[in-house]
Amino acid sequence: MEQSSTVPNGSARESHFAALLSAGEKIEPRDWMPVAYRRTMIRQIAQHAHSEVIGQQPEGNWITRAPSLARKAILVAKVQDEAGHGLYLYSACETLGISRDELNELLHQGRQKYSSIFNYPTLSWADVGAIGWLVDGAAITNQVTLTRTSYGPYARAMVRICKEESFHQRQGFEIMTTLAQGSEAQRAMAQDALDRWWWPSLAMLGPPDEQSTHTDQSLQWGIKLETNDEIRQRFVDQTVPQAHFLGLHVPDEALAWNEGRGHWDFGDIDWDAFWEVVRGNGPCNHERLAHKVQAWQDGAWVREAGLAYAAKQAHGAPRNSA
Ligand code: BYC
Repeated sequence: MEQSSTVPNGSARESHFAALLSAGEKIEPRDWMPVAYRRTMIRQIAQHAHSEVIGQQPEGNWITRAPSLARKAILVAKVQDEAGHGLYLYSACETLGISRDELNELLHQGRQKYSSIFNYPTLSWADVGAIGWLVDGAAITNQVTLTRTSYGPYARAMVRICKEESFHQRQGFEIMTTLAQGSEAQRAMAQDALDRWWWPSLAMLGPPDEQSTHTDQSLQWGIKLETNDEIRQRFVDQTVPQAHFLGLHVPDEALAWNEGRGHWDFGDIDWDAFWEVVRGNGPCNHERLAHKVQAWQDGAWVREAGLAYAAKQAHGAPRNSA
């Protein structure tokens, strides 16, 4: 078939894609993109969306037990925000030509991942503080760079998500501050939560650069703007002074300020433990995925009702008719 004069041929499309990237412009759903770029974007955005949705479970676990009505209301709002983040991200992912049903199916079959961090249990109220402070803190450190990622719908979703995540980080730090300034038992709870969440929070930023399979290509495509290790160092540098402000001990005997580098040196992360969790063998992997699948099955009637309502509206029923 003859090529239309307005549709560039193969190499022209590749040059156009490369030109957009080198001009710092966004790749939009209408633009041609290499198959592997599309595949990488679907993988990363889907993994991110699944993390937001599954990430509701460890904190949702504390909604009924939050220590005051105000704390309950704040936690409900936070958990609801995470569902919203999942929604923006699934929508961004759908612009790449995959449906939300397919994405859920891939997650439920274990063919797509979600973040390692949500496979740890929340044993005390202080864990809700530690998640906000450390997990949301690590997530924002990464996601602020992703507001400049090369795929337009993902970058725009990140702007709003980062604004909400910074509230989350502050609510977590406020819980930790209250506990750290409280009774001896409360300080011990805060310290115990920091002890358990510190290392998994460092690891959630991805494997070390030499073990990272996607970083080099993702940097070339402007999907990533920094490596996993660079982001991890920034997170440590931001967070250690916060722990000191709280009067808590960071559970790392190798932690030391390095005047020459202008950064905190920190100890070795147990990457074998991280890969075990990624492979599905963490403390809560089974429970988290089983709960997600159950919620999807239980919600089938809501999706069916939504579709039936939409079909009825499409056939001209008045908006307020049930
Ligand atoms: N967990 O080549 P690499 C939140 C996998 S939710 C599991 O470095 P990449 C929140 C990786 O997928 C925040 N797997 O990968 C929600 C790859 O395996 P595959 C979640 C991991 O993509 C509720 C392999 O390891 N944030 O904030 O270049 C409540 C090699 O890795 C993990 C995002 O998802 C992990 N932690 O870089 C509270 C941010 N790390 O796929 C809070 C978006 C790596 O080849 N994602 N793997 O089988 C990213 O920025 C990047 O995907 C990563 C990894 C930096 C995470």
